[in-house]
Amino acid sequence: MTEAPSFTAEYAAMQRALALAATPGGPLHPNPLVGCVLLAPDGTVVAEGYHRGAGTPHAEAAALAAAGDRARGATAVVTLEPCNHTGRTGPCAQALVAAGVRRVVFAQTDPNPAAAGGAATLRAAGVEVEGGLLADDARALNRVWSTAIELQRPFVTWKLATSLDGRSAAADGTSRWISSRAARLDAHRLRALCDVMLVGTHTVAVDDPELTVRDEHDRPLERQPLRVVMGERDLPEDRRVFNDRAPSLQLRTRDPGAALAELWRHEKRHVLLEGGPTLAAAFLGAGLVDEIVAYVAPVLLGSGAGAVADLGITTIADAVRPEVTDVMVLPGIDGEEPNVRLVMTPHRKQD
Ligand code: AOF
Ligand code: ZN
Repeated sequence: MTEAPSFTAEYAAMQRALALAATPGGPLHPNPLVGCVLLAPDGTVVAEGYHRGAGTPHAEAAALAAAGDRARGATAVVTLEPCNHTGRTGPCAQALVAAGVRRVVFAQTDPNPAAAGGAATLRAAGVEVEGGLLADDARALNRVWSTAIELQRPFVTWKLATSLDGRSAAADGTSRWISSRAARLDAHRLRALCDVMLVGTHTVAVDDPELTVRDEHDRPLERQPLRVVMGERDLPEDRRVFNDRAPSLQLRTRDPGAALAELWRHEKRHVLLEGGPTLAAAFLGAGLVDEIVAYVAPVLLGSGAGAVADLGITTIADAVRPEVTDVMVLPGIDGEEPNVRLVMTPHRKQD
């Protein structure tokens, strides 16, 4: 009798575990997306599970609960190294041992120092462990979470919407609507993926944005990111960002590193930097932007504020040249002109 499933069965199970992990349809901040499949020695599926959000069972625990006694002698195929800690739940490594699982195949090594070490715990208990199967796919699934955990600060996406000449507002300060409706809808999709929307006090004082995530009918979604205003000056309480449609807070600092450290303490993993130009320059200058999403509209203004304030660049050789990872044309809705969306990583190119 074979004791472990074939490589083909484990590979297919990992693909299934990745699909299960993605079931929630979006990130589960502050937790990662994780899936687990339990296989019998002959390669048939015994049970499956996936994580549904902070405080709910981890993927392994969900699969073990579904398997009951049938977990004995099984192989657990899981997208993330089983955790070794007692956080809100867990620890999964011990739960797998207690259930009699004899082999564990995982994809991504857990980058979370608080939870890592599951593989060693399992091996010490006599469980066969293999890591790295489809690890790149697993990491890609939790790209933002993984980067944030590794950096021990939230991942920062800077979103900007500009005219053809790189301006975010006209000379009198008006900015509605430079981007097309299609671009604004796409930006709301982006907002829904993050767990913080960050703006400066100046933006709140002048533009008074509400900063909620809304659907195509302009209705607020159920899950709203935290709205954060950063800066030292006092703001009137009647600003829309402080209304009761979503949580909000003011961070009384101008230092991007200090703001991110505070948001990290609040377990925030993904910050969407929404403006304005001074805040964008401060984050770029501090090297604290991980991704740029730019919406460019075929609109000419000729004057008005640019998307980013002075970066101290005076000669072309010093220009910031982000690497473009994606370009998309957003066709116009109801006769509007198309807009372009660029996704970029702000590394300085050496050549
Ligand atoms: C998850 N889901 O399926 C697995 C996780 O404090 P907790 O209990 O929410 O644990 C969170 C950590 O546990 C997480 O950062 C990751 O390192 C590890 N594994 N987490 O949310 C899961 N397997
Ligand atoms: Zn766990």
